[in-house]
Order: sequence, then structure tokens, then C-alpha cells
Amino acid sequence: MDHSKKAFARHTVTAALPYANGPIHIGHLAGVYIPADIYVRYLRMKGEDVVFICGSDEHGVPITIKARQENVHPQVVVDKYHHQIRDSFARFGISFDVYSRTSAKIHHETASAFFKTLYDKGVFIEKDTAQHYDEESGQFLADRYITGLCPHCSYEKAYGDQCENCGTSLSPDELINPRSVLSGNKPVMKNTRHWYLPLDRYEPMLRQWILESHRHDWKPNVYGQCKSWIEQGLQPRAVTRDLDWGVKLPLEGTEGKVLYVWFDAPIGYVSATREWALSAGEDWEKYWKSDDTKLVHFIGKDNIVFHCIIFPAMLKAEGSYILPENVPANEFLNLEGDKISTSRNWAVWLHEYLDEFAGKQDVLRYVLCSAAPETKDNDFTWKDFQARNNNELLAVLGNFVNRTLVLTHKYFDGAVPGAGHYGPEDEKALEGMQAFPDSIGHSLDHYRFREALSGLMNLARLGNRYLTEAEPWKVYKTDPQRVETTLNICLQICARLAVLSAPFLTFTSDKLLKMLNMSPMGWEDAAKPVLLVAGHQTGRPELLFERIEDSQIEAQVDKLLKTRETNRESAPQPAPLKENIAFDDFARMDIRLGTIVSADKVAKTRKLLRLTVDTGVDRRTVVSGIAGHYNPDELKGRQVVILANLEPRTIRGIESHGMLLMAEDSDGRLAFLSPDKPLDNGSLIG
Ligand code: B3M
Ligand code: ZN
Repeated sequence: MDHSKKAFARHTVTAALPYANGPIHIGHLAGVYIPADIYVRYLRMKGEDVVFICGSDEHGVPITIKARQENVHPQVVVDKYHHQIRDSFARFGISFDVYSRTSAKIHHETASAFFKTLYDKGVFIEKDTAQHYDEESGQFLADRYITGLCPHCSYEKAYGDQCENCGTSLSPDELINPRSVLSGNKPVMKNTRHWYLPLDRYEPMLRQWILESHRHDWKPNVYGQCKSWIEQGLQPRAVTRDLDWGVKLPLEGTEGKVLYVWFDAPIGYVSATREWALSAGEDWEKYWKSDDTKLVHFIGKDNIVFHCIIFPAMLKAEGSYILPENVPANEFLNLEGDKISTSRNWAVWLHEYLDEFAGKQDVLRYVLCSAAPETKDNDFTWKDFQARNNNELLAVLGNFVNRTLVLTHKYFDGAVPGAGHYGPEDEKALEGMQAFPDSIGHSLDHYRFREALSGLMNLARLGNRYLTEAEPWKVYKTDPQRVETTLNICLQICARLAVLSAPFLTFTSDKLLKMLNMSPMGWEDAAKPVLLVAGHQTGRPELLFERIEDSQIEAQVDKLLKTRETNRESAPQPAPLKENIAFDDFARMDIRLGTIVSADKVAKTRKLLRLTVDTGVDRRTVVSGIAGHYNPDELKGRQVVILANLEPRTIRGIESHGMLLMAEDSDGRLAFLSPDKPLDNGSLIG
């Protein structure tokens, strides 16, 4: 079925529930919230029945850790950030119909009832497993609550799920001398009962629903990740945890157990819809259980498995819900060439931006939409922010609108002049401008927001070109009627810009509508030939955008450099030096250049790639744990450094001959070592 053609009576649009353990930053906005808001505003302008759902995700181990760090109750942490996040979204024009929170009573009711329904239907597998337990504090320990020596870099404060020093993912059993962060004692193993969602049982449904029916309308990055997860084989997944912060289980004798945060959080969309419906006097079930409702989830790529595999399996198991029509997940946004990081304070925080660039919400909306990581990770730089404001918003859109209105006031006291007689260039401009609502709308219907915004700017470019070629300031003395026609057409273009910019530049659109003395219009209205009739009185022109000066940008870059300096001082130290070795020990190692001639993923693993390396003397298989850092298709032909005489090892049934030598920093980022000029394969390194 061609999903993009199916007619829907209403739309439920959700945006990922941000963890209430830190502020919103530009990565969240570019990845999730700006595209979602553009999409919803567009649907509303088309007269669609839309509900836009979000709220704070307030459970989970990260929040309990933050609470322990600040020596406060988790509720204190989530209260602080929930309000800050909600208020900063509102100031930025993200137009949720409801911004709820998962610590709300209605959510606890909804999530525990959902769990009970699955429990009563016998969906879950109940299993007792041995888990790490702190006898002194009487608590089971989540991986993050166990610390010890990293087996890779000897960092003594590695956690049970990851070493923050060398970035290696770990399990508690790999830690040397593991300790509980609560009591400092060595954890013991103790049996505990948990409930597992049998994902494997839903594999056939997921295969058909995703890999067949959504093969063509889901974004390749989303489809590819789902395909990889399904083909690796889905396993039963625990949906309960031994924690005291979260949604309690609705079962007797399960004190101290809560729902796994990724089981309860997506149900947060449903409870938020219930909250909205109660206040709006609506029936929430229409938005989650009717086949003529279009459900779309806006998320970042790290949430794909939860929104495309786990939550749909939960909804299917419950039996009365619809499944998402689309999940247009974005990739990640980096900042000045580095990963955005809340813990390292390497971010542009929304609440700080709103204070430091007051009134410039649309500049950030524009820049983040233009640079959105829609198909691959992208980078935000303050230089690009300044350039797009000065060279695009100011010089194209602002300049065209300002010249049109100033001239209209100069020659016609602000009244829209008569259209007069159209020449070929007028017909061309009129015909051109009427095509934009459809073309921009088509991009938005297919979640291509960068393309849609570029379309809007092309309308402004069309106006600028037409006005510049007509030169009314030169023609007025000799042919005022000509100027009437020119400015009439320019005003029709300005009116179209006021309407079509609304989803993207919501504050600018309001200003422009006011300057044109226009009421907001529907999307289709923008295709009409005449939006401003002759004689319509326009308002006083004002500048839509201001120049952003170098000094403003330098201040922001300095702020980041200071942050980087602070991070360097507080960053985990590089791995300690190893014992000295004799030259002969080094001389026995055969380290040489090779070239990767083929690369593919090792099935049922997330980290392993199987590489074929040409060492100059042979071609051999090397298994390398770099799948989390490199796509196989970007490795073919890359020259690498290989330790060629390492004893062969069998890894997941594959015999691996040798090891690629790579650099890894304290953030766990990997880099290949490569010569500064291509040398032959087999060139010895010594
Ligand atoms: N709280 C956001 C994240 O992973 C996560 C989304 C939940 S949506 C149900 O950053
Ligand atoms: Zn380490």
C-alpha cells in the first residue's frame, strides 16, 4: 500500500520526551523538536485535526544518579528541569498541545494499567535471574551503580556499563574489584524476579510491518537500523527493574520494583494525550486507537529501536492501539566539530540562547532547520549561524520585504497599488510564486524539512530578483504605472512569504502579517493569485532581522573554548603509562601497512565488523570491534596499520588474524592511524 496516499481523519504527532535531568540544547532542537513543530504547524494550516504531544521523561537511572550527585530526592531534580524545559520550549515557539510529565499521577495510572493488561494476557515471561546486590544498603544495583577498575585502561572509577575514561562499553562482571557506589562494598549476586517482553514473538509482525509495508516510506537511516536489529534476532527484554524511583508494578509482593524507563516512557505519549483530552473535552482513544489516525513519532536516532521495535511490540501485544505510520528520526548534530555533551557542558543551551539572543528565536530555528542532521550527522558552528543570518535571512528575505514596503509607502502611502498591465516578466513571477505552496508542502509531507525551508527561501529569491530587475526606483519618474504593477506583484510575494514562513519562522511570520495588515491564512490560500487587493492599506515597515556582528559570535566561541579548557582540567586523565619493555620485545612485533579491501557486519553483534585486509603479503580476515564507530561501506580502500603476527583468535566463530592499531580518546572516539602519503601495503612500521 502507498502509505503516503492514505487519507487520515486526524494526526497524533509525538516528540521524544526529554529526560528531566538537564536543559534542552541545540542537538535536541535540530534532531527532534524543530522538525516536529514545523510539521504540526503545517498540518494545522492545512486544517488538519492534529494533537502535538510531549512531556518530561522523569524516571530512569540517569535521574537517580543526578539526585545522588546533588544529594536531593529525584523529584527535586525533575521538578527543576521539567519547568525549565517546558518554559524554554514555549519561549522558542514549540507549539505542543500538551507538555506533560511521567511523574504525573495520570501517567502512573496509565502505565501500570498498560503493564497489567499485558500481564493478565500472559504476554510476559517471568524469570528469576541473579543480579548484583548491595547487602549493606539492601538494594539491587543497576550497572551504573557499580564501579571498579577498567580492564582496558585501568581507570579506577569505571562504571558497570561504561568506562568514562576510555569509553569502552562494559558489563559489571568485566570490572576489576567491583564496588557498590552506595556502600563501597563488593556486590553479591542475588536472585530477583523480572518480567520480560518476548520481542522474539513479535518478530514476524515487525518484519512484515517494517521491512515490507514501510520499506519505501520510512527514511533509509531508520529502515536500515530496524532491519539490522530484526536480522540480528530479537531477544526477550526485561521491562522491570529493582529501583525505588519509577512506576510501581501493579502486582502483589513486588515492592522495590518499577517499570523499566523505556517501557513506561513511550506510554507517556498516551498519558499525555489523556491529560490533554481531559482538559480539551476530547476522546483520547480516537488519537491512539482509530485506524484513520496517523501516528508519527519525532525522535533522535538513538531512540529508533524503542519507537520502531519495542513500543510497537507493546502496542501490538495490548491489542487495541494503532502503530506509527512514520518515525522520521534524525541523526546527531555536533557543535564546532565535537559531540554535544551535557556532562561535559559542550552545548548551546536553549534557555541561555533565549536570554543572550533575545528576539532571535527564528534565527536559531532557521539555522538548525537548514543544518538539520536529516540523513547524516551534521555540525553547528557559530560562524555558520552568523553567515546564514546575515547572508540569507537579512540579505534575502528581510531585504526583499523591506524594499517592497518602503517603496510602497514612498510612492503609494502604503496602499497596495493596482495590478495594471502584466508583461512577460510579470506573468513569469506570478506563475512562479503560485507553485510554492505545493512544492514546499510536498517536501513537508515527506519530512524533508531542509528542502522545504530552502523552497521558502527560493520564493524570497524570486521576489528579490524580480524587484531588482524591475528597478522601480529608476522607472517611477517616467512610468509610474509600471511601478504600480511591480509593487503589486512584490506585495503578493510578501503576502505568500508571510503565510508559508509560519511553520518555520513563526515569529517572523507574525511580524510580517502585522506589517502587511493581514490575518493568518490557511496553507492552500497561499496558492491564490491575489492575496492583497488593490487599495489594501499595509502597516509601517520594520526590519525583520538585524545583522549579527563578529563580536557576538566571538563571545560565544570564547565561552565554548573556556568550557573546553575547564573540561580538559577536569577530564579523566589519559591512561597511565605501561611498564617499559625491552627493544627486542617490540622488535618481535610485525606492524605494517595494509588496506581494507572489504568490510561487513558480523551478524547478531552490534560492535563487530569482519574485514578483509591486504597486508602486502597476503589477504586475511580481521575481526574488529568498530561497528559502533564506522559503517562498513566507508572502510573499503582505507589504508590501516595492522599488527600482523598476533596469534589468531576465534571471535564469534570467525578466525581473526591480526589486529588493527587505532587511537581511542577519553570520550571513546576512535581514529585510524594512516601514513601522511600512500605507501605500499606491507610497508613495515618500526
Ligand atoms: N527520554 C530521550 C533520550 O533518549 C528519551 C526519550 C523518551 S521518548 C518516549 O534522550
Ligand atoms: Zn577504560
